[in-house]
Amino acid sequence: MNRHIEPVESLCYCRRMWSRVLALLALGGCAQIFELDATSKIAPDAPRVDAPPMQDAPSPPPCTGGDTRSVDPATGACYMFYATPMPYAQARSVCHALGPTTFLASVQSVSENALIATLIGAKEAFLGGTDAAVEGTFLWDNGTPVQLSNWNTAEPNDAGGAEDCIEIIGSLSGKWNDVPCAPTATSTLGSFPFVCERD
Ligand code: MFU
Ligand code: CA
Repeated sequence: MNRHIEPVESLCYCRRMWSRVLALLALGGCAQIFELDATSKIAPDAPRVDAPPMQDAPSPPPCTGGDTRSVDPATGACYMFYATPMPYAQARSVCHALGPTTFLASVQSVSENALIATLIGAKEAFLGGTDAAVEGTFLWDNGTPVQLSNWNTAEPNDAGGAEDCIEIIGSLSGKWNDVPCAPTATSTLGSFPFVCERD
């Protein structure tokens, strides 16, 4: 026995059902959108920072100090000559007191050596080299090894077994000699003018 359904009635029923389904779907979609919105972790725009204005390269501090001084155009290093003689340890302290990049002078090139020789005139002066830690192994005051060799003839001779510091001799075009680092009871040698270098 077939149940009889009125065609008009069944059509209306179907429409009502569909509109409900669509409404529910729409609601579900909206809910999802709101949920997404509420939990989204998109960071707010970072505050804009203006580009810094164009500037010239910072100029190095002026080369002052010592009795005479000179800047190496090749490296920008500042050399300061102190004419008052003193023992190596004291000279070193004077240089270090000038700042964290200032040491007794180290010499890496022939041109640097020539510049220092000119700076000191006909005097003799301590450079920063010493082999006090290991006899025969000279280190610069800034911790680097002495690589350039500009020793005078027959030097270094560690005369009397008591010469652990390096002097540069202006009257010999900047040749080097090892000398005592401080005067002793038996020798007045060991106090010299000196050269500080700021890099
Ligand atoms: C040389 C040098 C010494 C010292 C002496 C007077 O030794 O090596 O460092 O200057 O002359 C003979
Ligand atoms: Ca010597």
